[in-house]
This record gives sequence, C-alpha cells and structure tokens, in this order.
Amino acid sequence: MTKERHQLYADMLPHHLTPLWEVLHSLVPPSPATPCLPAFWSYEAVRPYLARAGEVISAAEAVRRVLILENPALRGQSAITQSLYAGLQLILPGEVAPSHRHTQSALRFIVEGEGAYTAVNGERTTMHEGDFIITPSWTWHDHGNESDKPMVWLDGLDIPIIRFFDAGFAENGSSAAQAVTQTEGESFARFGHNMAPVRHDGLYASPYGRTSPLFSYPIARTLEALYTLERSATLDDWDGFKLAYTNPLSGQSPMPTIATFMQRLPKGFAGKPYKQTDGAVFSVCEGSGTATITGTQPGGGTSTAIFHFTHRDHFVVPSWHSLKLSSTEGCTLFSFSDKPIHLALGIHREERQTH
Ligand code: 1HN
Repeated sequence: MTKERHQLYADMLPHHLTPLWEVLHSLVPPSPATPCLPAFWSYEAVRPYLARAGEVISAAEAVRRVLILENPALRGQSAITQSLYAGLQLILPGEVAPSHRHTQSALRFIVEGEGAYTAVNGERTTMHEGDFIITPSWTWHDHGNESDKPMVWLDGLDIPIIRFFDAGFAENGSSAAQAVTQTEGESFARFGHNMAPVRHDGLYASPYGRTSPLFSYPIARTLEALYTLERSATLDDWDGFKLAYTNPLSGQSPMPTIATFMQRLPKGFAGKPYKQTDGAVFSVCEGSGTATITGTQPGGGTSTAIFHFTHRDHFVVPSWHSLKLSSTEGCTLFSFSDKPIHLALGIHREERQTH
C-alpha cells in the first residue's frame, strides 16, 4: 500500500496535486503552533549599531534608516511575528526622511530624543519620548529632525499582513519634506478632547476611514491616566493597570490592523500568567522588570524564556505563549499586537491562568 501511495504522489506531482491526509494534522493543529520565538533586544546592545548605521548611511539615502527587529525564527522575512513588522529608526539632527506613502499602516513609539517631527498629510507633530504616533494607510509622511540630538523610535507596521493579502502600493512624494498646510495640533484640537467637529458623524465621516484621525497620543496624557489609576483603582492581577489606545470616532483600535496599549505595573507587582492568540511587541517606556514567556514546542515539550528588561528594551511574545510580568521598582510598558484582526475574524482567544 505504501508503495502504491508513493507512486500516486509521484505521478500527480507534475499536476500540482498534494494529498491532504499527509498534512491535515499540521493544517489544523489542536492549538496555535507558531514558528515564532520569544526574543529580546536590549537597548544597550542595539544602540551602538544604530549609531554605526548613522555613520555609514544618511537618512536621505536610506529613505528610512531602520534596524529591523527580526524574529530569530523568521530571519530574512522582515517580521517580528507572522503578521507584524518592527524596527528601530534613527534620524540625526538636520536630516529629513523623505515623503512617501504606502498602504501599510505605521505606528511610532518614541524611544529616545525630543523635538523631531513627523508630518502626516500636511500637519507636523513634534515627538517626545513615550508619544505614540500614527501614520494612517496611504497618507503622505516624512520625518525631520530639527533638534540637536539624535532621535530614535520604534516603528510598528502591518507589512506582513499587507504582503499576505498582496495589497501593497507605494509612491514617493515630489519633495523631500511635504508642504505644511495645517497648524501643529489641529487634529488633536478636533479629535483629542472627547469632542469632534460638528456634523461629523463618527466613522461615517472619518477622514482616514477606520484609522484614528488623531496622529499623536502624547505621553503626558497617557501617564496621567495610568498614574491616577495606580493611586486609586483596583489592580488587575494579570495586566497591572493596562489601557488600550482608541480611535475616538469608533472606540476601536487606532489602526484597523494593529492594537496599541500602555500599562503600568506598580512597585512589587508579581503578575499571573496569561496567553492570547495575538502576538505582541513590547517597548519599555519607564522602569524595569521581568517577562517570563513559556511556549509549547512543536515536539510537545515546553520552553521558557526569561527577559530582565529595563528602559528602552524591546521584546516579543509570540501567539499562544504564556506571559507573566513582574516588576520590583515598577514600570510602564507600551505594546502593540494584531488583536483587531483576530477580533474582526472572531478568532481571538485569551486564557488567564491563576498560577
Ligand atoms: C516606513 O515608511 C517607515 O515612514 C518606517 O518611517 C519603516 C518599513 C517598511 C516600509 C516602510 C517610515 C518602514 C516604512
């Protein structure tokens, strides 16, 4: 029988036919079997390479001077999880990263420096450490550093998702820095105060579709919210105090493909483990702590990674790996994931373990 089977496989090979029964179990695994690995990038280790990148190529020549954070199991794929891209971008004083647009959505989480700008559709936003900034799909964007210090930020994009759907388009702008047509802060004035322009019927009239019309979520507001909660609210045993950034017009994630979060772990926090189907990328905004990440190997065993993180470090938690966070001194963590897609497809799962 085995011989006949293999003869059948060989005979139909040229006709691009494959027997399902040989692959069925791996196509529908009993639980997610991600190839991704937990991984950690200490800023202390990465920063010198960013500095060297600054010596060997200009922002103008590179277009975007970025070191991609690649999942060790996905080398060469420009991906930190199967669905998400992450990188650290450097822009030196006086440089401009030229204007372009693409269908991929981008987020920036500012890691180091102060005072450079990103421009989106004619409006500049000044960047501060800890700000969360959005570039909506198909909007013109350029970045410039008019400060006297290097600026570094985390880029998060839905590149693997758009690649999967073969839906990528891109164009270069006609000038390096786009014309400024709106005063800085206009989008924040319109949408950043629990108000919206009159005759603005929510998502029906949203200027950027499902993407938030707020380009910047400033750190001062975010920390004010989290510190207030830390003083008085009930602590969540898994998350500490965790808030999701929202699109003010929909209450949903700021981007249709990526959810973003900031959480505060108080001093002495020893979190319980949880797992969820959305893989997540973390950037350490303040303080230090430990992430314990446990996953099931393809063979069936488990393996655990323990990352001791501090300010500006980055790490990735793959799908359906359990994550336990703890912090002696307290810390503030930014993170992003592909949760909105899981929710849209009705496949999001979370399991909160009690020990
Ligand atoms: C991009 O446009 C930026 O605008 C950063 O800063 C990273 C990675 C791949 C494709 C486009 C940016 C990017 C990118």
